[in-house]
Amino acid sequence: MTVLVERRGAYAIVTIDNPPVNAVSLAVRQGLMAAVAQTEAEKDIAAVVLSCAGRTFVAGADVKEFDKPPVAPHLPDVIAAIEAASKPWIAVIHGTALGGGLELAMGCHHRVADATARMGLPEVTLGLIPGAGGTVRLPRLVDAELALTMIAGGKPISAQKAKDAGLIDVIADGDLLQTAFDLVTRGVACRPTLAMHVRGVTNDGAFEKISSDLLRKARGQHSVAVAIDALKRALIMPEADALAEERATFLELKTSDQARALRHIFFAERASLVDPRAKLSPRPIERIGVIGGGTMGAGIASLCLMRGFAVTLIERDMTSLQAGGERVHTVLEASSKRGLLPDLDAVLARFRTATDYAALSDADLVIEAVFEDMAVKKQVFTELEKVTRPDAILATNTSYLDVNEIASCLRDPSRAIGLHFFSPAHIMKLLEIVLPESVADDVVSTAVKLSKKLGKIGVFSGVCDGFIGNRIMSAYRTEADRLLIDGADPEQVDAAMRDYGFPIGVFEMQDLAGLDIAWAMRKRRLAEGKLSQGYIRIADRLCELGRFGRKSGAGWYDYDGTKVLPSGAVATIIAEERQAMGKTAVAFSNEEVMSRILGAMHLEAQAVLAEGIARSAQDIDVVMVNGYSFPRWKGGPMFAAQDRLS
Ligand code: T1G
Repeated sequence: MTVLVERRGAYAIVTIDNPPVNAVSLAVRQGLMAAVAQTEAEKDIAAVVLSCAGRTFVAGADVKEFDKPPVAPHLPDVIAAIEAASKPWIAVIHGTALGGGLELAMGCHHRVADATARMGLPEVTLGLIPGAGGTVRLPRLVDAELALTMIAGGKPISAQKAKDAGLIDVIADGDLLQTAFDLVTRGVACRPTLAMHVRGVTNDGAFEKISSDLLRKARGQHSVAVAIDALKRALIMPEADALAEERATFLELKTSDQARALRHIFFAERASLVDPRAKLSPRPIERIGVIGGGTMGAGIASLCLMRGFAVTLIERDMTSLQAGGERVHTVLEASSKRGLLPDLDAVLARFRTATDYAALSDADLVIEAVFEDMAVKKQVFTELEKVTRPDAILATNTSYLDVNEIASCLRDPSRAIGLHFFSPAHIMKLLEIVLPESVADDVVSTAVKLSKKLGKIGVFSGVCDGFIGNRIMSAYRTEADRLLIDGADPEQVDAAMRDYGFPIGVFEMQDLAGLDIAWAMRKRRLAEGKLSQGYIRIADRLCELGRFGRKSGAGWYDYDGTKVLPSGAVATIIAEERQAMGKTAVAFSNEEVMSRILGAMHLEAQAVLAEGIARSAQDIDVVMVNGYSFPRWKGGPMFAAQDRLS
């Protein structure tokens, strides 16, 4: 039974049981409609408690149904039936009440929540707006500014904040059901939310400020602006008209390209680590060693500490160790100041530093983040094998070196794996889990569990130069260089990418960091005779002039304080290289620039797929959205290409 009705004296308990997150599927809607009819028919029922089985209250409408036409009973009708009931309905919330789940709870007459519960309307993150009364009922329970933040920002709030705001009536300090019964005993009446007046907008300009902030962050995602307009309508229109407008807008958005793309990524991110090996029992991981206290090592160490692991940071000498330790403290203190670390001292108590590898004798996992050089990494792995337990996992954070070759230096290569973090490691969501041929199955299952505990979005990658993301990145960087030779300039290419939805363009991104590292990598590949035909030397010439980007005051652009200026020197270099390659400049539209960039990404992505480096097209989309800021509402290069090519 998806919806169960049981009697408890004069009360009825309606329980939704639709694992894993009690999503409101058709069966749930049908079950709830039947529950309303049943509890209305039984005259001796004084009140109804709406609860959920399992780990959470309703996490929303069933997103899996969104690509099909809606089937009655529709959620707004279910909610209206509850709201019109002749006896009070009390929602008891644990876990998360999200989207349609919170709308369902707002259709009830009262709401009780567990202290750790969270509630929100995240529809905008799926390219939608609430479609079952959220924009109409929420501003009747909380101030317009909070309603705006929740509806157009999409982020959930805590039970305490919800209680303070008027969304929740009682926070249970014990049994949720008993708290609801006590509430009824104290006497509660039916209290239709729609019958309440909307809370006004305070006149201090906060509503407009929040709106403009959210619109700026939305970049090219339409649902935020649509959500703001829907709320503004709900603040002034009669509720029935506002509900009708909301529903029509929701249904229209549901079939939009952006909503389809966001649903694609939503499910792709949850499928990326599904693998038979992931079901094996993982090796216990409590203490993690990190070799190298540079930016990456310190970021990885900080992340592991923040996520509850004990960490030993190793550096080659006291000076480097001191610097690495300070980087970790800086990250942790900043997180603590932002309220992300309730107990900084307890986190620091789990942090050790050493220069002697012997300190890793109790490590369950060691992650090396040393200089990107094969000989150095092999040396580190060889040393680690001597001092760590045989069952300790050895991971390399290399961003492109051959993980099979690194593993091969071990007597037992099955314990080696690649964990490619993205900088800053404690912020970027993506983790490429690079699988050498020799990796043990339970090392894979351990990496999957670690990825989830670190709050990462993990994607499996095969072994190649650059794995999934860097390979596609280097392809679109090369295409961008080709565009310069063909007549575009860095400003146009970057503007076209920003217009498409990237946060910054490919040349602006290179100026942030990495021009020198990429140059070193190209020189290595040149020495190995691996560089492709038609090699373009523009970036090399920038580096030869010491133009390493912002940190050197000049790169693809000139920097004058905070000003970013097109560079005459770079334009001259581009013109000279164009001439040297026998090319004549032609003009491009921004659409043509993006078509070339996306085409190059798609071509390389197809190769990555064909070589088995990525397991699926959607894995590639997950990598590019979460590791390289590909606009989320475009669904990723493979999804976007389908639309372009279809
Ligand atoms: N519909 C269908 N399946 C869902 C789902 C949903 N809303 N939410 C989660 N799942 C599946 C997910 O695919 C995965 O499946 C499993 O549940 C565990 O999810 C009408 C229109 C609740 C915080 O946007 O934020 O309501 O991979 O791995 O990390 O106005 O899931 O196991 O097969 O994420 O513990 C609004 C989306 C919908 C919430 C739990 N609601 N979900 O996180 O588990 S639109 C949302 C989440 C809507 C109304 C509108 C998270 C979670 P599988 P998980 P988790």
